[in-house]
Amino acid sequence: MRQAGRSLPEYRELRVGTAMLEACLDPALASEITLQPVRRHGVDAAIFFSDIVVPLRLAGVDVEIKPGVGPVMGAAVRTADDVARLTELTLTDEALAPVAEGVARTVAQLGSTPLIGFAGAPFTLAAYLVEGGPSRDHLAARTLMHADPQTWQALTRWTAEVTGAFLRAQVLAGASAAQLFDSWAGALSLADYTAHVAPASARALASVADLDVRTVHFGTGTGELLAAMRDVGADVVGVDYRIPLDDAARRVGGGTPLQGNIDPALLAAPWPVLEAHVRDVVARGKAAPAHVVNLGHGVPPSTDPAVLTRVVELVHSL
Ligand code: 1CP
Repeated sequence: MRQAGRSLPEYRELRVGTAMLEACLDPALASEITLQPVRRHGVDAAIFFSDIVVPLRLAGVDVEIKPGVGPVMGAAVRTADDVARLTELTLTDEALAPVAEGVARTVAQLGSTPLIGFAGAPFTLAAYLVEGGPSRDHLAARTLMHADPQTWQALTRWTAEVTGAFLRAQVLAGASAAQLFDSWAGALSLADYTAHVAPASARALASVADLDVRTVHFGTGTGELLAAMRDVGADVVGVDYRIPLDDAARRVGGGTPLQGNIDPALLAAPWPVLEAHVRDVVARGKAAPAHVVNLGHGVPPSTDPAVLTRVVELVHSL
């Protein structure tokens, strides 16, 4: 999950003096950071150290990740003219070379541990572009999809294309799974999701459909959208901490493997409370044909790394 490494002192030490996106684009550094949580916790897979806005930066968008804030654009993309200028930018294989090199180096060092590649879904990226940065309710993006559906479609076609290229580059370089993060899709009604977002997400996932890779589709607050997110074409549906996995399995129809959903808030609770919760998550996951155990959203930076190691040991023992 996002920011898994932030709780590790060895991560914070490596990042001193290097801005987030520069760290993502340094293949040796990105690879080393990816390996840190695997070494420390003995997890069954690594997630590539990068960010969902990396393909925007590589396509030429003025974007930075501000400490304590998140992705911030030099200028918000609001009008049809703004979108027309944006969609002239293209993301080349050459520009993606540092990503491919970072993945290849990581896979070479991981041995038999698989690497999960990832990308932001077209809506979540469009939401950052239209808002100009993080937002609580994604009002500007949701207005645009109704006020000017054609411009919205052009925007999400473009975000689908660049994010699809980013995902494909990681798989071609050796990632064995590909996760699409639609972190803010939970801000949408089912009707808006289906009409204005799902087609672009399907295009992004289609960018790896011809490759030998399993795909995972995750969002937060998506209880009402789980079946629609499955229909977009992913092999596995990621579930946040708000819905028990047996309930999620019913909502997606039971035939779909699930990923999820330990509540990050409980990582700071007393061990017996956390242990009971982890056991409950694993038990409910049996309602799905297969279950990838992870957190229901990002690791809080203040998490004691020893607790994460203990959770991994507990899950392995189950
Ligand atoms: O844990 C890891 O290092 C895995 C790599 C990873 C992933 C999978 C990072 C590194 N970012 C992401 C995905 C990501 N980035 C998502 C999707 C998953 C999710 O919902 O958490 C999103 C929405 C972002 C955007 C982003 N990047 C935010 C959120 C801001 C907001 O709008 O609330 C933030 C804070 C970042 C910065 C970031 N990305 C990654 C790290 C380690 C950090 C922290 C920066 C730092 O340590 O300096």
